[in-house]
Amino acid sequence: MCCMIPVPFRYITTPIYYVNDRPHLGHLYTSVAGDILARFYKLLGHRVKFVTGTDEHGAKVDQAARQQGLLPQEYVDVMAKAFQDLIQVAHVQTDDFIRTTEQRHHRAATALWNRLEQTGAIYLDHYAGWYAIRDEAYYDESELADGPNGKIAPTGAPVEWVQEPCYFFRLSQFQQPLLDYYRDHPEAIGPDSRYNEVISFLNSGLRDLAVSRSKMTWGIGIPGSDHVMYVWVDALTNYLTALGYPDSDGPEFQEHWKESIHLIGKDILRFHAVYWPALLMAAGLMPPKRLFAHGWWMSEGQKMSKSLGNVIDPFALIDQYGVDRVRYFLFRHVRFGQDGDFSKALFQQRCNHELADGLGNLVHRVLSFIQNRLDSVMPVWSGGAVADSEYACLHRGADVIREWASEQSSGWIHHIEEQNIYAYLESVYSGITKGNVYMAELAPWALFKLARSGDMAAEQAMRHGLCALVIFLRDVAIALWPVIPATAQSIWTQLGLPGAIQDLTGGGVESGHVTDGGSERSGQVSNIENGATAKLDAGFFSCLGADLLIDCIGQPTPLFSKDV
Ligand code: ME8
Repeated sequence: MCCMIPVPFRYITTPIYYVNDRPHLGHLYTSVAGDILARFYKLLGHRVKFVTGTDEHGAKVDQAARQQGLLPQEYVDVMAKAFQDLIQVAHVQTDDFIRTTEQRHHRAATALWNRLEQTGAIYLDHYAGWYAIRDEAYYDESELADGPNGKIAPTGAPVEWVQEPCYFFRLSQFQQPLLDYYRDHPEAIGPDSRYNEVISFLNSGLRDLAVSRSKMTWGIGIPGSDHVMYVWVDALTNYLTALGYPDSDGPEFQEHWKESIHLIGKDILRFHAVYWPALLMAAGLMPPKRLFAHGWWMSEGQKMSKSLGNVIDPFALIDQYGVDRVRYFLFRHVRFGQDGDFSKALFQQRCNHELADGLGNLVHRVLSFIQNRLDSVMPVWSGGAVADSEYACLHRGADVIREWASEQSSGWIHHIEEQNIYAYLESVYSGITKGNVYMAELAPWALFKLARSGDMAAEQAMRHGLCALVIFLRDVAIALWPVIPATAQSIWTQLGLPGAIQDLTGGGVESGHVTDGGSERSGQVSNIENGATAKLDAGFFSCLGADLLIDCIGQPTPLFSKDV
């Protein structure tokens, strides 16, 4: 029976990245995080919109263009391409890529501005104070320290004195509304430490925010003036642009926006947790549902910086080690939300241990045994019910392995709902360890010899055990797909399963059964109408691919070599 639960919508975003330089490891990190969440929800059949893009206006980009002797537009066209290339090579599947120089974005940002003016949230005045181009941020005198060449912001960025006519946004009026909002929605900011940081910032009081630059031209022009929009107001609006703002009456906009999650680095928390919801409230829109600020990657114990020459180039890393090692390490090594240190030694150690020895070995041992000893034929047992035998323990082990994924699935959803990719991977990896332990206990090579000398119980135990392992590997492939999609697909193909795991997204599978040694398990695999909960309650992971019967396994191929 299928119950009609509406399909959940999901709107996942990353920051849009400045194009003043080439992308680095940090940009890759947030984009892959978004991709993992998006792929997971797509597997559940949710209507996902996952968006990333580039932040192309502002003084910082303008300066970078001039340094190259290019017009800003020429420069950003070249640089945006590098960010688009990175998501390609990193297997990040986005549903949209926003560039702030696009016409649709101009339209959205202008519409938001007009709305803010109409509601009286913006007024013209004069700004005199400090500005850091590197951060594209205004600073109070009290926040500055003395640097070697003058005053510096808390981020270490040099600041310059700016004095110009300027539009202001009445941010000060939003202190209490924001405190009230966050009191009622403690889930709106994660992890908890970031929530606390925002509350204490709000408690310290808010001043009105300068939201235009009159001495700059590289930006979105403000209607009826010669100012351009402050680049952060321009950039934050991208989250609305991607949903078609100002056409925000339709269900597409409303449903996605209600389920919005912004993934960001902790460096830009204030812009997203204070300025952005205040701007939205002033425009009569809901704040985003959730903001998750992850930690900061260092390189070999040091801050990544051009001058130290230790900036990690994601293209080179992927080129050298392969995309899945990189994707895996970034989310397995560090709890998402905490800071991390990228060390090549630790990278190699973890990938060799967990991907080559753990996962790769298990897949290879199971499949090459079936290829060599069973002529690649799926090991089913057609001799009737499982007998009570000296192998009862192996049969019980087979049940555990076969059911592993459906046992874990509600925990996995919970982890992903909390953006706890680390716990998700930890659970999947502990399953792989269990699979390896079970393969060693099963020792099919010994059972095979006994079977050849006529021991039917041994043959039954071997076939049941291997069959459970094949089903287990299928579910491991599905569970790993959001994180290491190419490897997951390779396992899928080696198992002899048709098509692509990708085809399972969007709720395409109607219903299924798996023939498993004579006992047939029916899976209520719901279509998109039924939503994730129904699917998962029915044991989603173990029956998602269940109508895809394996007759013969494919060609076993080693997944990861250790000589990286
Ligand atoms: O701030 N570790 O763009 P940006 C982890 N355009 N993540 C890192 C990182 C590191 N070392 N370095 C960068 C901007 N990131 C604005 C955003 S959004 C409306 C406008 C990631 O190019 C992380 O997600 O400086 C961080 O928040 C983002 O890149 C900053 O990118």
